[in-house]
Amino acid sequence: MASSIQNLSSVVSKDVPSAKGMKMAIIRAEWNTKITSALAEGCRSFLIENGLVESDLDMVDVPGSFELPMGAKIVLGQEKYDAVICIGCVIRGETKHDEYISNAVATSISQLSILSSTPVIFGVLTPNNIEQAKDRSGGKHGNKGVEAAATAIKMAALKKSKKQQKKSIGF
Ligand code: DLZ
Repeated sequence: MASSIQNLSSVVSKDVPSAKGMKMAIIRAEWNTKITSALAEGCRSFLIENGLVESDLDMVDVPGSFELPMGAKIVLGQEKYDAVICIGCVIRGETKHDEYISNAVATSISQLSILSSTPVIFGVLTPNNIEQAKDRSGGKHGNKGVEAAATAIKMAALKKSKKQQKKSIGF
């Protein structure tokens, strides 16, 4: 369904497993800071509402979205997180700058996630303008930070469940 006619943030808490006992980090880009702060807050609130203990959540700021993968790599090096959530907002400009940033970030986050075997979530808006960004960070299209949080919990729970299955087989 086209995103223009669907509220993308109709995430229902009861459909998401509990985040109790998980450890997570939110990496937030400072560029377009009003938008990224709203996304990060939506993300944080959803994690806490779903059982994550506040002290098990770390918030890390990086200058811009381009730095999100490096920020994620640094925290992944601590080897203590069940998921890392990258929050940014790259707004289309007059040149192709935004495309280079968005493509690099999307590719790097995907690679980081696979190589580290830890879910690294792409919570980056790529709107055409600031209005579209506002619509998706607590406006008429909900808050994409909430979706990023729900995705992080689901993927972390999936990883935990497969680890437990492997252990119970006994070899
Ligand atoms: C340079 C730049 C531009 C033009 N636009 C954005 C943007 O819309 N969103 C964002 O998160 N960051 C932007 N940046 C900064 C880059 O992400 C990066 O911080 C710098 O290029 C330094 O590496």
